[in-house]
Amino acid sequence: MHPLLTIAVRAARRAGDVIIRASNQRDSLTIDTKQRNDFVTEVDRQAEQEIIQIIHKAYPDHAILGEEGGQIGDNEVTWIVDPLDGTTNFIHGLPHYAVSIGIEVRGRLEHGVIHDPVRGEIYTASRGVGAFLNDRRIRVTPARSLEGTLIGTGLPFRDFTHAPAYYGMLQAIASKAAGIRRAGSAALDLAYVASGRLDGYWELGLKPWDIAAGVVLVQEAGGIVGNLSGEPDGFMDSGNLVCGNPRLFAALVRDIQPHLTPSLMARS
Ligand code: 2AM
Ligand code: CA
Repeated sequence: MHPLLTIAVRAARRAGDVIIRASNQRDSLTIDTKQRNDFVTEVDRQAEQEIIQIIHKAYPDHAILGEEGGQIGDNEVTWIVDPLDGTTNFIHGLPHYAVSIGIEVRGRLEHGVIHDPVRGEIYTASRGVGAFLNDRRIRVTPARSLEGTLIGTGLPFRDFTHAPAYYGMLQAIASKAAGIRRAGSAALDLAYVASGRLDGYWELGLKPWDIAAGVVLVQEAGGIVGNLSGEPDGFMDSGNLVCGNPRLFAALVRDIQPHLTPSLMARS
């Protein structure tokens, strides 16, 4: 395993321990609201602190972009950290959340770890090496069209500007797929596409820490990640992302495109 990935796994496990311990004492949680429907707990902050400590012990100079702490430092290596993806689920005692750590080297995403501490699952990927779930190789599904597929997504919850466009996409895709799942953790949605539990996934308005690790996982599992117009870039800035195996990716984009508004196209 690449040395950077080894540290990322260690950090993700440690954060997972913090989260599981706290999940047994949810009644005493302090919950703050960052924006409407966007919550943070002391667990998010503690887990992020654990991760930062482990990274900086091994690599004192590396930069970190954390959901809770923002950007720390400036370096050709940036660790992109979501200490708890799925905080809304966590707060409700719904056991579906994860730790996500992506590593960008000279502007390119190179490594990713997603850790589901409830199921004891660790997803890892390094560019050119492949994607793994608990050390077993994973791959995207071979679905050739939307028929019979299970597709992950996220409904708008904070910013409803693009909600009408989004619901147009949802209607088009839901009318063809076998099922749609909105599970509440973008990181796990991406890990599930990489491991074949979902055939594809799309969502609007994501943040870099939601997707950095998952992008490497899906790509290394043989999938394509792109923006709403089907281009292979732009999604880290816009937060609007589509993924699946190459054929399914194209099928999703075909059903998404008719619903793109000029402002979504400008920031696709
Ligand atoms: P978070 O828990 O790290 O904030 C995509 O749906 C992403 O949006 C999730 O991975 C989740 O990441 C974030 N999110 C924040 N608030 C949410 C909410 N109320 N419902 C669903 N997702 C939410
Ligand atoms: Ca989070």
